[in-house]
Amino acid sequence: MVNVTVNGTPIAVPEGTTILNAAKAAGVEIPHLCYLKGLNEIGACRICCVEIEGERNLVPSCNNPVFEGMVIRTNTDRVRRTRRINVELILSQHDCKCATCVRSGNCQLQTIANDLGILDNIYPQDLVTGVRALWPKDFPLYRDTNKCIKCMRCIQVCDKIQGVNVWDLSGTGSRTRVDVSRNRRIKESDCVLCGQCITHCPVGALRERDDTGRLFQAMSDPDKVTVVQIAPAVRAAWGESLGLPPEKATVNRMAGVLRRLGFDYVFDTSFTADLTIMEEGTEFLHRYAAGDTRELPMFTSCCPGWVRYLKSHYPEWTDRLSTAKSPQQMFGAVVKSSFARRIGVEPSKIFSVSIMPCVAKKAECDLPTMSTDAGPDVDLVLTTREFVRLIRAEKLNPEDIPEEGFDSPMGVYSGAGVIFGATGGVMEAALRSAYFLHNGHNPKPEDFRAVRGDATGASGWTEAEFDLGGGAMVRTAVVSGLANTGRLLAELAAGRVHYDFVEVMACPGGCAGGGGQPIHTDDVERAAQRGKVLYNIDRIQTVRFSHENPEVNALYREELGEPGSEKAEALLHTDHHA
Ligand code: HC1
Ligand code: SF4
Repeated sequence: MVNVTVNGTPIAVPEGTTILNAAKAAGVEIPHLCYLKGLNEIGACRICCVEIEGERNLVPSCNNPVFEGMVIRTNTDRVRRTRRINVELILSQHDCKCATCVRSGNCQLQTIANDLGILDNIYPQDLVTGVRALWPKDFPLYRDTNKCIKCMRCIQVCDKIQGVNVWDLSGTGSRTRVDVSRNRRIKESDCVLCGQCITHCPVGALRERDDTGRLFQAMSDPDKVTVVQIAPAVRAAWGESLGLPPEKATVNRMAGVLRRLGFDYVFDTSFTADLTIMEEGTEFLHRYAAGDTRELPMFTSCCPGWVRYLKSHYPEWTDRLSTAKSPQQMFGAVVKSSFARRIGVEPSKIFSVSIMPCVAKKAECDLPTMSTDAGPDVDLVLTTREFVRLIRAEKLNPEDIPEEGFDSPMGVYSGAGVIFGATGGVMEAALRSAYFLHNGHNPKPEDFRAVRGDATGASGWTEAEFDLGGGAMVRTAVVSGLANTGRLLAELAAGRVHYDFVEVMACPGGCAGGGGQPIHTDDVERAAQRGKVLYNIDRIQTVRFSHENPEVNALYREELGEPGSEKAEALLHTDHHA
């Protein structure tokens, strides 16, 4: 242990502790802006500077460890003046139009400036002109150079967590700024649209394309029937930025809110998650029985960020993806076919919307393979954050809105369909049903819990092997975060690991930690917490197997025949080559 004093309070902390954390242990919060635990500890913003007795210069507290006898002061006149000047200098290169900023009220720079009582820009504003016009408006990710504070968190998360390396520093001196790496335009980069750089940005420099206007337009068109689906992981997070306690932020209250927003039909993507399992589970058993190593391991295909990653990094492995469309896209396909027939409406008159924890879903619905003559199967994707903005725009108070059921038939789901939103959930749901399809009887629902993300080992992924019955041993791997995924693919390519079935989710923790989820300005990691909410929903669900979803079974009986039938293939599968 190392003995230090913080503002006169003595404290002993383990060796290697940073000054920032030592102060925290002594009950002293040091303001900081660029610091991100374990990821960005570079002292770039200089907001966290403190005075150390015997040192001439102030030192950043986030990346300097304590030493024995260190005397730290965080509240001297010099520290206060320097912190204030550093914030003022950052503001001089920041477009301070808070009223039109998506992060207003949820911005670390705004909070620090307000906390320090900075009421004026004392340094002249030095902004780059014309940059907004250069960013492609149709790209699902939007970046505003003039909001960027050069904290470099986006660079770190895209490099270290996602291994995609989209961002880099360009220019020198006062003209240094963050931009797309290697002088590329964003559309030329490998950006997979995971949105992790958005959720790790402390200010409003990065956001998703705002599609709420298109929704209002469709809603005011009397010819359109509006249909909405809610992704599994949204239910675990939508209440966070509305201040709703978890017991109030239920998916059934979400259904009530969506009806008040004006949707004609409200459904649950978990229904088509169950449908996906029927198709993907059947496909896996076929590939496994055929034993063709060109098709194994089979990769899950529901995460569009992952699909984009695979196609740009290992295009030769595209055929290893399950051909099953994602639940979002299966939902769109069913809505504009069998559901349209059921309600007697032309598919082209249906406006199909999904609420997703994801930015990449905005691109998935635009793929040419996801459309018919009636237009795209899914017309519009809104992130959880955009959904929350709709609630705010309409001044709805969800606490006052009663819980309501979903419309039928696509509102019925199993627990297996809900856990899709957590890392390992797709694999667990698939194995539950693959076991049934292989043996004709159910396993215990918890038999495959070893694939849950909380078992991730040092390699960065979770391995497990199961006997599906009669000695059919299935080797599985579950991975989330694309840097981990890149390492797993490299091991596969080198022949050092062997799997039959691999689940990949681009975002750490799966969709629960998706790039479209609410953003928080504290350091708390929420993906695992949200994942637990989903596993708890599964635990208390009466139906826990996708193959027992009565409405999914009715769809096969009445329309599709068997999983993997010609009709099912045509409606619910794609080769991912678009
Ligand atoms: Fe996901 Fe999926 S789980 S991809 O993370 O397979 O976005 O929640 O909706 O499509 O079901 C996202 C979540 C989501 C699909 C499902
Ligand atoms: Fe990188 Fe994901 Fe951001 Fe694209 S969306 S720049 S891949 S972190």
